[in-house]
Amino acid sequence: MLLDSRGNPAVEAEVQTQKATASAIMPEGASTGSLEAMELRDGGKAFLGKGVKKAIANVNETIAPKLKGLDSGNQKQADKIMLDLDSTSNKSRLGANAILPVSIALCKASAAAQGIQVFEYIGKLAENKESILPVPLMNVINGGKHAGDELAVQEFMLVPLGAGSYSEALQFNVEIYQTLKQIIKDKFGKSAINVGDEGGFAPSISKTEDVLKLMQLALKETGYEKQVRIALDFAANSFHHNEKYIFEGKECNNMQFLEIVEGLIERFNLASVEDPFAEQDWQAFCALTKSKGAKCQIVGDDLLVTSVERIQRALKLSACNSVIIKPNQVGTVTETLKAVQAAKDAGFNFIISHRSGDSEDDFIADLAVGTGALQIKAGAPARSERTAKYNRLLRIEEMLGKKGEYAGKRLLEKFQNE
Ligand code: 2PG
Ligand code: MG
Repeated sequence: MLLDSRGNPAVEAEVQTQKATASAIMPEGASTGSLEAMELRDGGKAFLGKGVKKAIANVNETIAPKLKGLDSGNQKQADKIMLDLDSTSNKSRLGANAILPVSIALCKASAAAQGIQVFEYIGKLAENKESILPVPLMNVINGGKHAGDELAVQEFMLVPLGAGSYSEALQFNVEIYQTLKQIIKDKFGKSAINVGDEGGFAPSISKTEDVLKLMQLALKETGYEKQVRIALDFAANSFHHNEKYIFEGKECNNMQFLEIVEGLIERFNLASVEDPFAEQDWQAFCALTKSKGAKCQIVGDDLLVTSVERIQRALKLSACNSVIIKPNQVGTVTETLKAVQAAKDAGFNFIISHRSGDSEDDFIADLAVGTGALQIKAGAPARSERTAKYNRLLRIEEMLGKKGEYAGKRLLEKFQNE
């Protein structure tokens, strides 16, 4: 057991092969979709019920004996064995927090045993021959369930489409983040620069528009207005109750809330809106994709929960055009790669994502490059569990050298073609 970035227990699994050993740490969300794979928590008094002794026992007593002696290079077979052992539709028997860390540790150990990088190994599994460095969607203001402020919208992100390289994109974002910090401090005092779960500031502002204006100011001051756009993750499940959206003191139905979202996309030229509606509100998702899908990413996170079936349903209904990929929503590397393939088949943009409760584990950086993702979401450029992913990408960029292509241009082209 280890601790995650919110001070909760997290399972770390270690896999040993003849040639290599590797480990992986399970992340945990706060704004979770109801259809995500289940994690097992002990309940009771210890850690206020959040202990992971049961999940760890499942790794050691149920999973390990069955994987012992297996060919480490066979990710699919190992994941299948764990799925069969669990035999539930949502991994509630063994727990996704028992299965996923083993699956990821195996993936890392197999790469090491072959003497290659994890992203190269994933590239083989995903049959991806390209070397693309993703656009870092950095979350610079935290609201919703991730912060103690009044903001309904959970994440306010920077999208550095116009940077020339990944490292330049990172630099743009960092400069904007630090400039925004100063702007917020000057306007609201130093308590306003406290940060939320993902390292973004959590000022006591209640209106989405006011934050977006501050971000625009920071873009202007840094001179990156043309190169960097803004994205939001509404995580709308958290303010949707009894068929109503409760947003900034007003109660509205889904079509009224649709107008608010459309207005924000227009006024702030948003590049991407994630979960603008609750996970069951397919109607509103479809309406927004129809009205704004050509100029803005409409992203399903809680809506799609990294599920092949739901991605295919979204395609059929034209309910969105992009999807968040989170390994722990589904529970194994193999299923994660299947969801990526489903997204590619659907022509959806896919964004590899961390969780709000995360750790020093940097696997998602390799997952992004390995799968050829054009975007990654890993929080602010602050707090080590966030920078671990961004720093790993810097190292990968250095390793790839000239071969590595920054995804900004491709993503920009996609926007123009839609
Ligand atoms: C999200 C995530 C990650 P959480 O909603 O996209 O930013 O948050 O891990 O709390 O679900
Ligand atoms: Mg989300």
